Amino acid sequence: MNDAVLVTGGAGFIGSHTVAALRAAGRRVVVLDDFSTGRRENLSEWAGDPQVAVVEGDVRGAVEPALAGLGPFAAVVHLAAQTSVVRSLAAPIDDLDVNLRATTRLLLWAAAAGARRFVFASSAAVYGEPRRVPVAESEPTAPLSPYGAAKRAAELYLGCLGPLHGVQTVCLRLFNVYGPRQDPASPYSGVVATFLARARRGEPLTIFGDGSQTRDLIYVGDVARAIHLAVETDLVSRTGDVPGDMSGGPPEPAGLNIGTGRELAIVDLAAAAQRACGAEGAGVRFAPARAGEIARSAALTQAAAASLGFRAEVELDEGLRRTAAWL
Ligand code: UD2
Repeated sequence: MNDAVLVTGGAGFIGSHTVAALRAAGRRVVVLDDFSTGRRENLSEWAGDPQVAVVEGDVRGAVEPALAGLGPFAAVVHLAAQTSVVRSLAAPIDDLDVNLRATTRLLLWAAAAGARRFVFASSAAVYGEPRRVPVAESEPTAPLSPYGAAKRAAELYLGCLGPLHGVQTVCLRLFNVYGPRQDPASPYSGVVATFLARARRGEPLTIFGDGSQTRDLIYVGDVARAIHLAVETDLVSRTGDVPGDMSGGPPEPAGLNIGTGRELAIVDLAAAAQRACGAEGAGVRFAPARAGEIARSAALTQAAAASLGFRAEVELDEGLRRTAAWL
């Protein structure tokens, strides 16, 4: 139990909540972060904790020397990433270097370091515009961005290399994650952070398109719990198969959807965000739809429930209240 869990991107938004979930369960944690978007203050809670080590480093570089002496490692949670769909369209090679090449190299490092499990933050972006909503893991993947394509390619690389090297890989297809520590100032931030920050200032919210587009919004604390379950759960023995393949057919590397299953229209989110801030009167403005926007998104959640025992618990209004309180 004293073997460490390496969390790349551990000083970031999802990463710091993951550190909290792992520490609450008594796990020793090593954070690797380049602090490009991660913040030391996100980890201030564990400043004096001997069970948490923080290493500054880039997953694209040589991680071996940076992590020497900090093992043994039981598992790796790989969250360090280029996280923006928009940026991936403008700079696809940078996205590829981080989201595919560094992920593959880290898997090889994990195998050499003796880690038995590798949990990877994939994305709902692997589906592109889903044929059916809520979308099942068995649906075809048809990413619309280099970001989604690299996440899908990384799933496939992990699916090939994990078994070869004796590392169990778990790809979590995260839907729209929101919560405290998601930077509202970033142009790449999520809609919830943007809406709450504006509502707090009493400013009108901007809705791109007519607001009928839908998303599955999941609270970051729930995502951190799913990641912790993925670290601790022996998926092969529980399901008799690899994650995502619930058909009983031949093993196929796939991801597990991590969402709530609830499909929410952006206009309804705008109203809920304003309610959470007591800014009902501030109004909304409509702007042209974003290019490459998907119309509908929500997760079918049965696979994560069956293989991890995971269900999202935090209701939207409660999650918005907690996020607004942090801002
Ligand atoms: C999210 C993820 C992305 C990827 C993708 C998969 C974030 C920040 N991005 O992109 O990483 O996984 O899902 O499909 O979580 N909107 C407004 N007004 C605003 C801001 C946003 O109307 O001020 C709309 C936007 O047009 C979109 C929705 O809100 O319809 C969600 O936007 P987003 O940027 O939070 O996330 P998304 O789904 O584009």
